[in-house]
Amino acid sequence: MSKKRLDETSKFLSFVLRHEPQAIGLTLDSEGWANIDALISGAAGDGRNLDRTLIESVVASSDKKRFSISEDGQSIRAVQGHSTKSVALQLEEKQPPETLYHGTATRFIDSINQQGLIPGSRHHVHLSEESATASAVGQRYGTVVILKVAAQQMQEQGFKFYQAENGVWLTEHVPVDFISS
Ligand code: HQG
Repeated sequence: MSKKRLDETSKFLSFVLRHEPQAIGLTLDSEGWANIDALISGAAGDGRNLDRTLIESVVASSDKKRFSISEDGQSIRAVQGHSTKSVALQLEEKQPPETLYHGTATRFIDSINQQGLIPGSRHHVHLSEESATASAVGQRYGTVVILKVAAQQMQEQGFKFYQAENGVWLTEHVPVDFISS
C-alpha cells in the first residue's frame, strides 16, 4: 500500500469522521462511531474505493493514532479533533500534568493574548505533554510559538481536562492568566 494512498485515505477519514459525515450520507453516534460497511458504501457513492484492508492499514499506520476500531470490528471513529455537532465524546475527566504545551503561529498571538486559547471550530483546545509535539502542531500554521499552559493550576480552579485515547489533552478554554511563553 503506497504512503500516498494511506495519507489520502487518512485525510478523507478525518474529514468524514470529524467534520462532515453527511457529505457521504454517513451517520455517527454520539460517541463518534460509524459503521465500517456504511462508510465503505458511502465513500463508494463519492467515487472513493475503500475497503477494510485499506481502512485497517490507515488506522494501524496513523502516526498520531487518529482513529480507533471498535472491539467487535464493526465500527470506526476519530479519537479527537471533531467539529461536527452530532458527536459529544463522553471523555472522563483526568488530572493533567503541571504544564501542558500548545503550539501556535505568531500571527495568532495578539488574538490569543486577548481571548486566551479557544477551540475554533473544534470541540476543544488541544494541548500536548511534549513541547516538541506542540511545535509540530504550531508549524502547520506558520512561524511557531510554543505556549505553556498552567494546567494543574487551572484544574485546581475548576477547569476540566480530558485525555483522548491517543494522548492528546483537551480542555474547553484556556484563559490568558494561565498562559505563558
Ligand atoms: C489557534 C492536528 C486566534 C490555535 C494537530 C490553532 C493537533 C487562536 C488554531 C490538532 C486562538 C486552531 C489540533 C485565539 C487558539 N485567537 N487563534 N484566541 N485560540 N487559536 O487545527 O491545536 O493532524 O483547530 O493556536 O496535530 O492547531 O488533525 O487546532 O493554531 O493535534 O490529527 O487556532 O489537529 O491533528 O487550529 O490542532 P486547529 P490545533 P491532526
